[in-house]
Amino acid sequence: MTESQDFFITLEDKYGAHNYHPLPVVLEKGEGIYVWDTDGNKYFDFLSAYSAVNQGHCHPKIVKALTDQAQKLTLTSRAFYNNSLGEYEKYITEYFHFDKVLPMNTGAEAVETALKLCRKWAYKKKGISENQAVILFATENFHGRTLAIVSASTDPDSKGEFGPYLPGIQIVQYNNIDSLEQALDTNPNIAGFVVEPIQGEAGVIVPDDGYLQKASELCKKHNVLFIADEVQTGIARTGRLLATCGNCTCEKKDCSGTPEVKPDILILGKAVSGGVFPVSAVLANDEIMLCIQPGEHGSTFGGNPLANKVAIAALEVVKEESLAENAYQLGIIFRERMGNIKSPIIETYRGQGLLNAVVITPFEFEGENKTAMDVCLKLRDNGLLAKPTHDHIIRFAPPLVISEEELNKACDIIEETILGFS
Ligand code: IF1
Repeated sequence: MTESQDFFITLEDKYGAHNYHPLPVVLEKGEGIYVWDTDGNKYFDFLSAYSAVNQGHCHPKIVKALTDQAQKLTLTSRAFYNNSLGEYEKYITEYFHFDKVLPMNTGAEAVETALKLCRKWAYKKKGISENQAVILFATENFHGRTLAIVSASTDPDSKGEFGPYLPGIQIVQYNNIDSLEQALDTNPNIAGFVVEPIQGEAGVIVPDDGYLQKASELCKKHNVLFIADEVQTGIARTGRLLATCGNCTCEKKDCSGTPEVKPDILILGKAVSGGVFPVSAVLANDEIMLCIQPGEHGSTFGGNPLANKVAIAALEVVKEESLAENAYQLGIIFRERMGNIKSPIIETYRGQGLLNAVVITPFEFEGENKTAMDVCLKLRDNGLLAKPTHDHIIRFAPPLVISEEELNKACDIIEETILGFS
C-alpha cells in the first residue's frame, strides 16, 4: 500500500462509518472493463460494482445521456410532470413487457415498493384481511438492507440486532419446491413469494432447472404473486436479458416478452443505469400496479430526468452491444477455464452467464492459514479485482462488454494466482 493510498484509506477510516471492509485498493478511474488505482495501476474489474456496471465503467453513451440532461433539468420531484418520465416509462415497460413501472432509486427501495404493492394487492384484490398478509422469502436471501428486508434475512450479519422485525414474513427453503408448496398449502394469507432467480450474495447459488418455473406455477395455482428480484441477475448478467428468461435467449430478436417465467412483479436496479446513477424500477401489470393510488407511495428522486435519460441509454446499450449473448458465450468459456485449473484449493465453481463464483477451500500456504481473501489480495497484486462473499466464495462478475481475448487474459491471471498457492 503506497502513501497516497494510505492517505485515502485513513480518511475513510477516520471520517466514514465502518459498515464495509473494502479490499485495500484505492480506485481513481474506470473505463470499460478496467479500473485504475491512485498510483496508476490498472486492474480487470471482476466485481462490476456488484453487477451495476454491466455496460462497462463510464460507458460514453450513458455518460453523455447524463451530462446532456444535467445541463437542462436534473430533478422536478413528482409534484409536477416532466418531459422525460413518460418517455422512459414507455421505453422500459415495452422493453420488459409489462403495463407499468414504478420508478425508484436503489434496489432496496424497489424491493420495499414491491412488498408494499404485494400487500396492497392482497387486501384490495385477493381479499386477505387487512394486516394479515404474509410474504414468503427464501433461505439465504439477499434483497437489501432496510428493516423490512432484513426482517426476512436468514443471515445473522444482515439481520442481527436490528429488531424488532417486520411481521408477516415466512421463510421457505430456496430451490425446494416441496417447502414452497407446503407453505402455500397451509397458509391462505400468503400474498407473495419474493425470490432471486440466482442467489448472488449467498454465493451465486443457481437453482435446479425448472425450480423457478414450478415455483411460478405453484404461486399462480394459489393466487400468490411471484416476485422476481433481478436487481443483480437482471440486465443481461446471466446470459439472458433476465435470469427469469430461462432458456429463452436473446438470439430471438423479436422477443415476444414471454420469458420462461414471467413474474407478476419484476424488480430491477443496479445496471438499469449502467452504474452511472442510482436507478431502480418495479414493473407489473395494471391489475397489480394500480392497487397503489396517488399519495400512497413515492420518492423525491424516483423518476427524475437524469435517471430517466441514463436508464434509456443504459438499456439501449444492452441491446446495441448484444450484452446478453456475450455474457452467455463468455460465461461458458469462463467456467471451462475454471474447470481446467487443477488446484486443491478450488472446491467447486458455478454460475450462469458472467455471474460466477469459485469456492475456495481454506488452505495452508507457507505455514499460514489462507482463505479466499488471501487469493483476492494476490489477484489484486496480479491486476484483477474481485472480492469474497461469505469468507470462502469468490464472485467473478466482469462487465458484460468484455471480449473473449480479455476474458482469457483475466482467466490467465486467475489461473496463475491460484496455482501460485500450490
Ligand atoms: C451491500 C451483492 C449484496 C441485491 C439484490 C436487492 C439489492 C441487492 C439481489 C439491494 C444489493 C448489493 C448491496 C451491497 C453488496 C451487494 C450484494 F449480492 F450484490 F453482492 F449485498 F448481496 N436485491 N446488492 O444484490 O440493492 O439497495 O444495494 O441498490 O449492501 O453490501 P441496493
